[in-house]
Amino acid sequence: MGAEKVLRIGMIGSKFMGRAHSNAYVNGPRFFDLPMGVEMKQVAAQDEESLKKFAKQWGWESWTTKWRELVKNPEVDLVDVGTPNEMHRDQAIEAFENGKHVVCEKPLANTLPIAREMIKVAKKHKKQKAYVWFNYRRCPAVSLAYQMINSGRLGRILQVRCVYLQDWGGPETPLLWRFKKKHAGSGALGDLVAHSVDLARFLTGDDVKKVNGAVLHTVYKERMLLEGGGTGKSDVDDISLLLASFKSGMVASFEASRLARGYKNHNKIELHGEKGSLRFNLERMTELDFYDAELPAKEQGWSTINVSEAGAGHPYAENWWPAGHNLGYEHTFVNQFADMVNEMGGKKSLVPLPSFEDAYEVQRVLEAAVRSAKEGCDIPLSQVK
Ligand code: SOE
Repeated sequence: MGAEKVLRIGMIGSKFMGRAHSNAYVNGPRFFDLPMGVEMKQVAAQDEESLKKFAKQWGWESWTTKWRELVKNPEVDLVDVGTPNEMHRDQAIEAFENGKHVVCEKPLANTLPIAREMIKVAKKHKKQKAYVWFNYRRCPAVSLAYQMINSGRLGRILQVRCVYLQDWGGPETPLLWRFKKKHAGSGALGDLVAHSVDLARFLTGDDVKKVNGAVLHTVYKERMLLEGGGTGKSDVDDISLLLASFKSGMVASFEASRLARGYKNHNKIELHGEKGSLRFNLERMTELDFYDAELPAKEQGWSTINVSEAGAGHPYAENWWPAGHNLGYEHTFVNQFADMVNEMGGKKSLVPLPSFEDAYEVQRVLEAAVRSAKEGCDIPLSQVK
């Protein structure tokens, strides 16, 4: 029996995504029978003190404050880029050029030209995997929606409605990197609409043909500086609205806000087909609402599927708890990591994994929205390469 194959991880970033991804690396091998072992070899971040504590807490074998060391580390096979958006390009490209597989946080890049450069390098290293953390595909209810749509349960999809509302961005929030275009690329557009566009593409298998108008609205143009008093300029959108038409003829609306008081992480998508509708809301993550228009008219009504039943074949249910013992946000990352290891180990991923190509298509829509908002007109995606 040959030595067990092992996937050795190196991760850059130790904040919110660093924790979510570390949790996936710790729990993936515990809840899934993976075709390879997983070793958490090295983590990189800027601040040595907090990094040492983080590495110990999560069981990383080593740490470094120099990410360029990590991407060269011969004991690392997969580099996870979990840093602010402006760092994605350099870190992903250097990881590819050092022979590593890469998984990068969304959005891929701050601008379309940078995303194009990243895609080019990924294609040059096509033997190395290139994934993106569009984690909401693996809420079990979203994965079930994917399976139902692909089995024809809704028939032709006519309309998609996406809403992604949060409320942490009020005037009381200081000038974080997320409010500066040079660090984040955009505001709610790249941070939240990116997820919604990925979900719309993933669930329908369709692509945007045209952005039919967009509003990118910066409500608070000045924000308190993190230190030293005074204020600084915020130059990204706090609220993003856009309309899009897809190649199949389907139409879609995307709304996102960081100022929607009362909504904490309200990531919602509805799909209306000729044979029925589906409705998902992350705030009720275990549930998928289904309207079956194929039933006799007198029996039609919205039903709520509790997507946690292994016996029913619900996605990922056999890996977790008995029915009704609901999963949370962090499990979406564990499910994605397990599917990545499965695919890298020659097994099938339960639903398609988000690739750099997927993320590039999302970036094209974001760029088209920026142009549409600026020029006040429709922007065909054929003009946004
Ligand atoms: C902040 O808006 C944020 O952390 C996003 O960056 C994540 O992608 C989303 O999943 C939760 O909210």
